[in-house]
Amino acid sequence: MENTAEKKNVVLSFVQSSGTPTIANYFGAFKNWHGMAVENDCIFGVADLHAITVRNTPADLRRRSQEMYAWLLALGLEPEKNIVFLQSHVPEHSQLAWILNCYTQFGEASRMTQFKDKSRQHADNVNVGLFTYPILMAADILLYQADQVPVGEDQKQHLEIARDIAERFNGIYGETFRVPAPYIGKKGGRILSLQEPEKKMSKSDPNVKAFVSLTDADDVIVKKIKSAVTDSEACVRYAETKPGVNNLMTIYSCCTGKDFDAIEAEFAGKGYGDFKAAVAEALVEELRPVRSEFERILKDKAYIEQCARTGAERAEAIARRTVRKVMKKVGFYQV
Ligand code: AQP
Repeated sequence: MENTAEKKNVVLSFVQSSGTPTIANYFGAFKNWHGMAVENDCIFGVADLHAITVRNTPADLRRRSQEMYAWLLALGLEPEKNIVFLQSHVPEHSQLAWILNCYTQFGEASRMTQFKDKSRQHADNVNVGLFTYPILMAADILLYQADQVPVGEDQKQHLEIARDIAERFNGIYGETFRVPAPYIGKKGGRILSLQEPEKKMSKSDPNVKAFVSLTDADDVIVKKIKSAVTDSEACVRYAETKPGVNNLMTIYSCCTGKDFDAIEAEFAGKGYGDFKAAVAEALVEELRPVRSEFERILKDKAYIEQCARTGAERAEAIARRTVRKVMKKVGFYQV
């Protein structure tokens, strides 16, 4: 992080290496991270430890984690200025998570709605890691004494539990952790599934037509947008009853900067065919430069490794201080 006289807020953002990032990750998070890094000291991480709550092929996990890290570099997150690293490279995440487990009540962890949802989705593998996921996330945040964490709707409950754990620990042992607040950044929009627009777009959706991944070729993007579920009204307008059209309008707005009124005016009297063609074209134009930067960086394995190593060293220097402080407060015999 930049060493300036003026103290900036520490803002922490993670992305799971649970698949190839989608346009939902891009518009909901990535696209805003660049601007966020101008005003704050930012720590960006690939949450590969979180990715193993579901079963992975080892080679796939390795490739996805490396690629997700390359995406962060491709976004222009400046690894010399910000800390950009992989979670599993800093063992303190697991170490602090264990300690925080012992300061989290079973009842409060049981109330997490994501656990309930994911247990239903992965009924054949309801592992304890899925249950303690929010405690690892609390460790991710508290290790770096983050002031703020950007969170979408679905992660609000996890930030609250991280705050509760921090306050509880501070209450017992005195000021140890900074209590993080949500970061309210530029609105990125909640992007929904192209096939079931009542649920969010997810990179791990088994239906590949439900999302546009950042590596999709131009013709694939066009096909996926053209087959997006809409409705039978054939009128481009934003309405609660039209989640599919709203979603495409959001995507178009994210690409062009146009608001919904302007989009409705632009497509007045036109059908969904014209509208979808325009959305697809705007999306193709938006993604092309970032995809080509990603492809360029991915070829340079030495650069990726060097950035990942430096990022981990810088992250660990902060994380180690926090863990030592915590262990001392708890009463571990340190030599
Ligand atoms: N649908 C979405 N709309 C807007 N933003 C989204 N994000 C994820 N989905 C949407 C934002 O992307 C960032 C990284 O997310 P993540 O990978 O850490 O976790 P996630 O929310 O679980 O993302 P996915 O794509 O749904 O992953 P899987 O399928 O593995 O569960 C976060 O800032 C998130 O808000």
